[in-house]
Amino acid sequence: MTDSDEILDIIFEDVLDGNVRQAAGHAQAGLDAGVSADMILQDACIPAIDEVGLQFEQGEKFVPEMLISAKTMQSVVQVLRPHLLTEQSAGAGTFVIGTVAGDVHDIGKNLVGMMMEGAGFQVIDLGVDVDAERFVEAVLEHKPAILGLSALLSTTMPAIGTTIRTLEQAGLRANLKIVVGGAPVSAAFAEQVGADGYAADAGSAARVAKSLLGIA
Ligand code: B1M
Repeated sequence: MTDSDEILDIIFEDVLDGNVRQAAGHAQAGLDAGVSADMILQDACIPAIDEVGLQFEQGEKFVPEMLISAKTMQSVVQVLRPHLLTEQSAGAGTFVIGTVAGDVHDIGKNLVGMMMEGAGFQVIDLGVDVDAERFVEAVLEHKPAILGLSALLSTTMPAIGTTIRTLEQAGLRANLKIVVGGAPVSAAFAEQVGADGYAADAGSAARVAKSLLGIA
């Protein structure tokens, strides 16, 4: 086993066990040892939080443990953040993002925001549990080129459709591209609710957004 495998294993266990005090230090040690931020995210954090979800589904973990694992992953992402923001092109326009009404999951949304920032967008993050009216207010206020809607629960996916319809009714749809995503969301669902684009992960969200604006 190489040093990088070892550090990735340690960070995987940190997120799985909710070792919030030490995870950020281990992530920094990994970066210092030459492990890339992308590897720490893709090969340690994401498989670990997926495992947390699996154990939750199987009744082996409960909500408080899921929450502490999420906090641990967020502490690692903060350390990785400057390293993930490598592209740093400028002037792509404004991107407003939020997790839809009834849904408090934000790790994926935050990663999407981070990648969009790296791709040159000015990111306005409305947070979680954002209702349709709040999205309307934000579009009126910030006049974004792109709006991102994230949903992690099958029960909150319909709020994506409600938000899009509310924006249409407010007459704000014509000059606005909408990208949607989140674990239960699919390209077919995106089309069904009238979104302009769907992205399966944070990296492709930035690519989809740019291509929708013709700045790919
Ligand atoms: Co929740 N939860 N959770 N949870 N949680 C899931 C989503 C679940 C799949 C777990 C499971 O059962 N296996 C399940 C949903 C089942 C379903 O609906 N199909 C679930 C449940 C049931 C619940 C509660 C109902 C539990 C309860 O109370 N009984 C409850 C609901 C609360 C609410 O929102 N109202 C709940 C609560 C929580 C916590 C608060 C404890 C915590 C969230 C903390 C936080 O986010 N700050 C939590 C967590 C951590 C999870 C899991 C374990 C991890 C989610 C995560 O952050 N993944 C999750 C299981 C899982 O996903 N495997 C689970 C990592 C993240 C990087 O991935 O968010 O998918 P993800 O984002 C990806 C892509 O989806 C995409 O890019 C990201 C990066 O590549 N993406 C986009 C996301 N948004 C995008 C937007 C885009 C484009 C791409 O364009 C705009």
